[in-house]
Amino acid sequence: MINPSNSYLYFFGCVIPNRYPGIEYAVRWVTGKDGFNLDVKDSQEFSCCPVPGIFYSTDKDTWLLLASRNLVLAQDERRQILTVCNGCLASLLKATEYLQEPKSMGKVNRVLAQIGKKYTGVPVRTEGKRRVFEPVKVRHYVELMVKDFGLDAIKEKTMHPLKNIRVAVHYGCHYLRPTEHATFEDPNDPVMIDNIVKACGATSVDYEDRLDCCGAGGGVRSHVVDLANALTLDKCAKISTAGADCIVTGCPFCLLQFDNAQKSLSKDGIPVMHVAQLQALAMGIDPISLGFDTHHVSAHSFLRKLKGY
Ligand code: 9S8
Ligand code: 9S8
Ligand code: COM
Repeated sequence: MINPSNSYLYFFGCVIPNRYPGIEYAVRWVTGKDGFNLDVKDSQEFSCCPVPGIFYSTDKDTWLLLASRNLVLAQDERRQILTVCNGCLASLLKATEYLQEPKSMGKVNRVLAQIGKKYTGVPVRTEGKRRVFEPVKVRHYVELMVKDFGLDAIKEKTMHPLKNIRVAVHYGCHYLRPTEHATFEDPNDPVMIDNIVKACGATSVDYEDRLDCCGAGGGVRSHVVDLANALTLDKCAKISTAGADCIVTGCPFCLLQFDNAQKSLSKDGIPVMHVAQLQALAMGIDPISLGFDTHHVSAHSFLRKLKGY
């Protein structure tokens, strides 16, 4: 049997495969043979997590059902889910908490039975005749990198320290507080992405209101796009004051928002990338593989500075 503690299923969500294939490439490369060599597989059956800002806020039953179906796929493979997006992390993690309630689990399983599926959690041991189950583990890429591999390992794989690069880290709300019960670092003073940035040889710059929302989450972008963009541009102005060469985040939805909102103003702006893309650069990947040409804000200024050291 595969040990559930160290094998994973990629969960890329919707934004990465559809909008930013370079992030997917970076994640596969960093976690693959040239990088950390994780025991990780794909599932062709995953659907949208579903996105918390729309589903969780409007129709909890449908939200829980769709999330549970995704969780069952990982449960049946005895694998942890490796998310690369804050929203996917929050949705799936929150669903495992709801499913701890026998009533919710029963309700979900009555519907899942129609497609031959059942959520139980992962069997971990037996007590007498009783099997003991644990919730499916849902991980965020950043948390997995820092906790399972560690900053020394990230440093060791840094072939091209990003010496002259100044990074503004954006954490994003669902990273800081994925559920009411779970956090993996201090939501008021997070450090994990900053530490990855430093392990890659770059400088993480401080800026005003760094823990604020990107502006898009919770359905704001879908409903009041002007408000979402105004919040984003306010954050970008503060980042610009700090003299950052790029914005780095662990959330493709935040990335999409920074990328789109800046484009709405002009074609210049601060380049935005996923932390896996930054790591891949430090590990020596050819930047051409990272799909920066699919980002709206050009990464040229950043790449020029990178080459210049
Ligand atoms: S899936 Fe569908 S829309 Fe999205 S990218 Fe992250 S959240 Fe989950
Ligand atoms: S999208 Fe990603 S995680 Fe969130 S809700 Fe506020 S911030 Fe941006
Ligand atoms: C943000 C997702 S990552 S949502 O808009 O809050 O659902």
